[in-house]
Amino acid sequence: MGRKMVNVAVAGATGAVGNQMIACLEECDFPAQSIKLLASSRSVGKKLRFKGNEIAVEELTENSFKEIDIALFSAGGGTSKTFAPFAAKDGCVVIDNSSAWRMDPDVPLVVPEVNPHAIAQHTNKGIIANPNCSTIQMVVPLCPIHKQYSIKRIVVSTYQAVSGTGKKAIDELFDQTRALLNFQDPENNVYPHRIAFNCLPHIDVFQDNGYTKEEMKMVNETRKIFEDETIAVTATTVRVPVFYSHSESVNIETRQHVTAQQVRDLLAKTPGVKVVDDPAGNAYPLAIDAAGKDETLVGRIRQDESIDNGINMWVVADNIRKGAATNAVQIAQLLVSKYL
Ligand code: NAP
Ligand code: 12T
Repeated sequence: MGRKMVNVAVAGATGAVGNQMIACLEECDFPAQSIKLLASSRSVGKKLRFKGNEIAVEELTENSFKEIDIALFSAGGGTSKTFAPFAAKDGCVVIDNSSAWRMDPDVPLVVPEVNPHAIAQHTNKGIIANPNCSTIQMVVPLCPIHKQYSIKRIVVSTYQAVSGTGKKAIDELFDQTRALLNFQDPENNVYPHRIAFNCLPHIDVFQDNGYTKEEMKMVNETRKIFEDETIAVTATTVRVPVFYSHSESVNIETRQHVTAQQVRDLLAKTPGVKVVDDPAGNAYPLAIDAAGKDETLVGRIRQDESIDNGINMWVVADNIRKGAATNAVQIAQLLVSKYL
């Protein structure tokens, strides 16, 4: 008997995330019978490679999803809000990377290492949401700690790469850096301030409570994924002049006592995590080492000596791979093997 094969579409195929989705589908030898590449009308005529073949990009429309089994969306929240329901109506399951559907109670929000069982709820609306990049890499190492020692509170600060904003922002950091090193005036188009040689404590839009939307995604998505409304989370999200990989300083308080060594031992056997923690050898997770990989790197694991049951750690992952494309393709693999 052959493998079950499916027809796949990638909406937003020409973007930073879409490109990696195509790469991930290829690398994991995804059982794709066909692949359809969708983007805006601006990209019609462009060709992208998949498994050695050139595939022409088509315009995303209401009728793009006839005969498609799985659609991976990464074309912005507005596009997902409009087009995901058309895909679902045609019997396609959407795995959406935008923030449009994440907090909808009928839409499962899935990190395969944490709550793969939630994929079963794809039947509610035909949509599965991929969490925010910063949330994904935080819950992967915190899940086994929460299961064993019960996390009461999380305090997280992020150091986020510009690639999270998309292709325009990658170009902006490059162009501004080059301009400044050539004693020229840099141009700002993407962020409200210069990002080269700077840090911006501002990701996504400000909310009425003074937090940014990115910060509140980390609070609300973490609770939904852990299926635990009692977990307290507070976040500060910062854009830094790094191209790929988000870094996070994560502080947790647990209900049960836990030592740094117990956390190190637990994370050493956690799928999807790689412990890089040898201060004597200057080994700790680095953005440039995580880039292009699928693991979440964890290091600087140490006791928070200011409280009874606290741990500090430094968590780094490629925001476009595990933070977006890899996580979505892992969901798609489980969907095909267990649910379709
Ligand atoms: P990007 O590099 O700017 O690419 C945007 C993509 O969307 C392009 O393929 C673009 O097509 C397409 N698109 C834009 N408007 C469209 C429309 N009206 N109809 C059809 N296609 C349209 O951005 P990106 O970084 O890849 O991000 C894309 C999405 O992924 C965003 O929704 C973002 O929220 C999400 N994202 C999620 C995470 C996460 O945390 N999981 C991380 C990063 C991004 P053209 O080339 O034709 O313009
Ligand atoms: N504004 O998918 O700018 O919720 O890094 C992900 C990344 C939104 C999202 C970013 C963003 C999302 C960013």
